[in-house]
Amino acid sequence: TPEYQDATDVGNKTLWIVFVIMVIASAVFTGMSWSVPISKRLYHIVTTLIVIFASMSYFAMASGHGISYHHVVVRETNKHMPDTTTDLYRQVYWARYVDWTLTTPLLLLDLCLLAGLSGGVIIMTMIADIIMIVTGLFAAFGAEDTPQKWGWYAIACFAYLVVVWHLVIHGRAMAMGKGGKVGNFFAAIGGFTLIIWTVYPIIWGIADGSRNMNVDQEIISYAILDVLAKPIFGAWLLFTHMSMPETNVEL
Ligand code: RET
Repeated sequence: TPEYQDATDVGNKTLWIVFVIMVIASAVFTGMSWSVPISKRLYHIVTTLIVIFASMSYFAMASGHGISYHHVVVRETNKHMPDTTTDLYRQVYWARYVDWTLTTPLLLLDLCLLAGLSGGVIIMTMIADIIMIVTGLFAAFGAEDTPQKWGWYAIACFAYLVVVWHLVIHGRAMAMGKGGKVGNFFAAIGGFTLIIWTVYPIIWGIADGSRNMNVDQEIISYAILDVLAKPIFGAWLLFTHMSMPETNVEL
């Protein structure tokens, strides 16, 4: 008999709550962007788009879209009996990967602009990030009992290290060059980002990767991370930018 791993009401309610938070953030950030001249709205526009994309993806997931079942054959070896196999079907919320493909490069763009990185480094950082998400999606649908799935995961982790490398090495140096105020702010919000982002692959490994977490727990974990990484990050960036003219970019 097949076994299904689905979200319950708890997971579904969590998705709706985060949807509402993302919509409120979209409205607040839009309002903030209207309070400055259009030529000075680069951070506002990038940051507002991030929470608008997240609203769409959370709406899809909460209303039952953007979800597929990943089929895994689980083999059990028994000592005195023939091996048994179970067909396992676990929900994969692929809408997340659509969201992340669009929003994580934009989050990095915010940080790159803050640091004052050059166009080439910005492109490399954003492309490495897209490779991280796309290979993470391949890992999510990878077949169990093959090294292939964890191979994709390892490639995604390597791409993540490339992203971290650019921001920690080049980003921090460039931000410091803009003066102590910008340098310290970059170190703070970049450090916050580094910690939050690093939890994603850990949750992935425990939840999607090895199924040691049920689907509700997975939804709640990503919900907390997503609220910190998007609305909280965005509010911190936009409010600081408002009171720190040194963060302005001529673009
Ligand atoms: C995956 C799995 C494969 C290995 C790695 C991952 C990293 C994901 C990250 C996601 C960040 C998402 C954010 C969302 C905002 O709401 C794809 C989970 C390294 C870093 C910031």
